[in-house]
Amino acid sequence: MNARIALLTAILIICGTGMTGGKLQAAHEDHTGHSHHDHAYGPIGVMGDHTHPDGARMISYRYMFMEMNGNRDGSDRISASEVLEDFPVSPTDMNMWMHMLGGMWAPTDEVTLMLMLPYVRNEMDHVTRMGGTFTTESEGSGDLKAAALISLLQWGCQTIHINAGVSFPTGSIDEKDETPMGRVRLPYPMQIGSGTFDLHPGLTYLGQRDDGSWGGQVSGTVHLGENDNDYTLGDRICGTTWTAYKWCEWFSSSLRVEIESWKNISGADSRLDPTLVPTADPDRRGGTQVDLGLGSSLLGQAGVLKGHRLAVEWEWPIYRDLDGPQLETDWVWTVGWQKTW
Ligand SMILES: [Cu+2]
Repeated sequence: MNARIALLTAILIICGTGMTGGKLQAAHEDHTGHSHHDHAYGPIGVMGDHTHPDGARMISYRYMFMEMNGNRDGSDRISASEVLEDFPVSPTDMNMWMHMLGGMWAPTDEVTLMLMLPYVRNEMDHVTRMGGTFTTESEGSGDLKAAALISLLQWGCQTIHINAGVSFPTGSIDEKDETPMGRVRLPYPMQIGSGTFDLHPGLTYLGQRDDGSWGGQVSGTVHLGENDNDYTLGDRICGTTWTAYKWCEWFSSSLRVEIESWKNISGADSRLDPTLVPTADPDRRGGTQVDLGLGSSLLGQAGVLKGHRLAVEWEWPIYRDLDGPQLETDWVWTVGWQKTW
């Protein structure tokens, strides 16, 4: 709890500094700087990567597909039959589909406001010690997230902004489905929301040249308090850096590295039996992962295409260390459309 208060205080101090820095910067800015800055978008898998100039609006839609196939314990793969030595049920694979609707609006040059609503569908396959198989599903809208992106510094074609986000527990944590044990509460990774108010602090750096851009972002997720089912998801920290090359005005490619680490769940949902299946064990949820991301982006230049961006990114892990047995992520696809006006 002390660490959370310290983090919160740090965010408030940095935000305060950001407001002041932003005002100083606005005094020096001319309007030709805007369009330049506006094109420095990061890969589509990065959230809150860019800000907008005064009065600009953006609507975005992202579609994400994640595939998790097979289990891992530590950095080693383990088979379902090995998992079944310790548990009567083992997950074998999971797919997650996410639609994410987003809106951005900049009331001033220094502050861009952002709203995001995900809609999630999960599907998980299992095998039992008796040799049976079954699939569970959950679906629904997730946690609504609001953020303020606050310009901190700008020098030349480089910028730094603060990401100050908060999410609301609008997603369900009471998902149930049919299993061989009847209709039961689904384990933690099949729930849609966190059930808690969460902070999403971050810091983003962007640079741009005529032939490309580069950037980095450090971000976190801090879950506040305990949800109605008596648990708190593990906090996350994520660092990512990327570079993008512009082949021409309308087409660019990006390369990205991301390192992410997340903790185990604290507390426990008493309706889940942690001895039945590893996904129901709050102490088998943490992990660290390093991903590579390859992306490309089409940016409309004129006529009806002006202001439209269509981008895709494929991420796959090069390192995974999971507090398992836990299903491992094999790859994530993100396709996104953005329209600015
Ligand atoms: Cu935007």
